[in-house]
Amino acid sequence: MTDKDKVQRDKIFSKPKDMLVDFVFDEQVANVFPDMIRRSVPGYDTIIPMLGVFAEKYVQADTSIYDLGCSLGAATLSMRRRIKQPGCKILAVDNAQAMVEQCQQNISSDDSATPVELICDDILNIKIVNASLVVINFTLQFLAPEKRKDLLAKIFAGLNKDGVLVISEKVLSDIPQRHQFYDDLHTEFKRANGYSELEISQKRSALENVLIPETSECHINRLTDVGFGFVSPWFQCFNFTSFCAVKS
Ligand code: GEK
Repeated sequence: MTDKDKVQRDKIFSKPKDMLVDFVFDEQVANVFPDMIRRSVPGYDTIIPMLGVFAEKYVQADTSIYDLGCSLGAATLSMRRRIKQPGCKILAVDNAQAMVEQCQQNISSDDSATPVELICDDILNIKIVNASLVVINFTLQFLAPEKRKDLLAKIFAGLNKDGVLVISEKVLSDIPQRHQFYDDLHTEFKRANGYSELEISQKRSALENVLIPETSECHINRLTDVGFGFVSPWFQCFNFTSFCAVKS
């Protein structure tokens, strides 16, 4: 293993910052991303391999699979390694150049058969065509809320019959006691993973205007509204939930 292959520890918010600016997915974040997301998002390490299981079960021959907000390609690679159907292609999309550059290296060093097209663009600009599986793993939450429904409607239109959408998100609860309960457990999770109080509070402030969570009810109602016949949460860990929706 070379130094470059070693996962770098996330220390981005470990020193007091004079001025806290909104969180951006730049090179500094890309360099520590695998460590950052595992130590910050409860359940991430379960969801990623399960996306491979979704792919094995639901990818149809001669179709496209989309990973929207692919970061360094963890979901793409998990799906790619389990796709057994012929004639498929994965389209992995992210609008952060630094993420896409490192994602390209990760994809190039994996020799699974299904081709991957990596696209540096806003997921709002991407055409969804002939899709059997679309994954948005912790990315919808970064879009302006008023743009989310149009994106989901576009995905619904681009999915084939029996096609599946998986969306993972940080979620809110509109019951204050439940919201506090899960939020406290999430903070404890970050402490248990070695983040200091300073890191936790500075990261929280940096994400405040950038990551805008919604309730599970909001997600389920919107997925139903755009046309999905079957909508269900399939995984939850504290205030992080993953939903699946099937086009019947
Ligand atoms: C994983 N799915 O490892 N268009 C394209 N990309 C975007 C947009 C947008 N409008 N907004 C944000 N992103 C990954 C983890 S991370 C989640 C996803 C997190 C990208 C952004 O550049 C970043 O790479 C990703 O969405 C969110 O399974 O950091 O909490």
